[in-house]
Amino acid sequence: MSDLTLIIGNKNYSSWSLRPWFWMKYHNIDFEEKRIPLFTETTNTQLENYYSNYKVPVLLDGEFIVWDSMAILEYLAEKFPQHKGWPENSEDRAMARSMCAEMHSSFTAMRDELPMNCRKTFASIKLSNDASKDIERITALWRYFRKRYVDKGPWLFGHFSIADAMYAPVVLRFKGYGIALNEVEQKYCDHVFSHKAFIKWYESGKQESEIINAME
Ligand SMILES: N[C@@H](CCC(=O)N[C@@H](CS)C(=O)NCC(=O)O)C(=O)O
Repeated sequence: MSDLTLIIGNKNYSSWSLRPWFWMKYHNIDFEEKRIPLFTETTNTQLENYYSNYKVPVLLDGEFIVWDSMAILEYLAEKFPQHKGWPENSEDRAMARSMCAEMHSSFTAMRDELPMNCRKTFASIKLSNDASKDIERITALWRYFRKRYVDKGPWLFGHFSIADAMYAPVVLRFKGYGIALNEVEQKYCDHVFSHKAFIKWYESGKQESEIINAME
């Protein structure tokens, strides 16, 4: 039995939970999954002991607690160096970290206006200028890195890295909200969507029945 437990929120809605989950599943890391539906009467009580300010994801390694998606991914990359969480070359690694930090700290308009929701597809959505700019920035990043590393493999930096895990929920959002993409970004999204672990999360999310009105 593994010492690792990943505490996640609803698969339908919890984009931050998807990130470390996808990375762990991609690498076939053995872990227990504990799902705590968000914004219910018991959510905070269930999250009380994890020191995460009542947020998910949280990783437990035995008694040890790590919270916040980026910190969890960094911890996992150190614990499983064979999986190469970051690119090997220091400049590539710096760029991968830059784009992950940007995902973690930015794109608020896109996140607010396009909340992740596996169950729904939206026919047309009117975006604010800020959300459109966020989407342009994300697609520009993807295009840049895909073109740069096209010969190394199908992921952002060629091989699967933390950057792909960090941007995975954006792929789901772009599909659900029917965001028009150019060929390079569309190919990248299709590749993410073809991975069995990603599909598994998406299908499980669709099966969930809890409704969080603010995210509908
Ligand atoms: N920066 C944090 C964000 C965590 C976060 O906001 N998680 C959401 C779910 S996706 C949550 O727990 N929301 C519940 C709340 O805010 O009470 C991370 O990267 O893990």
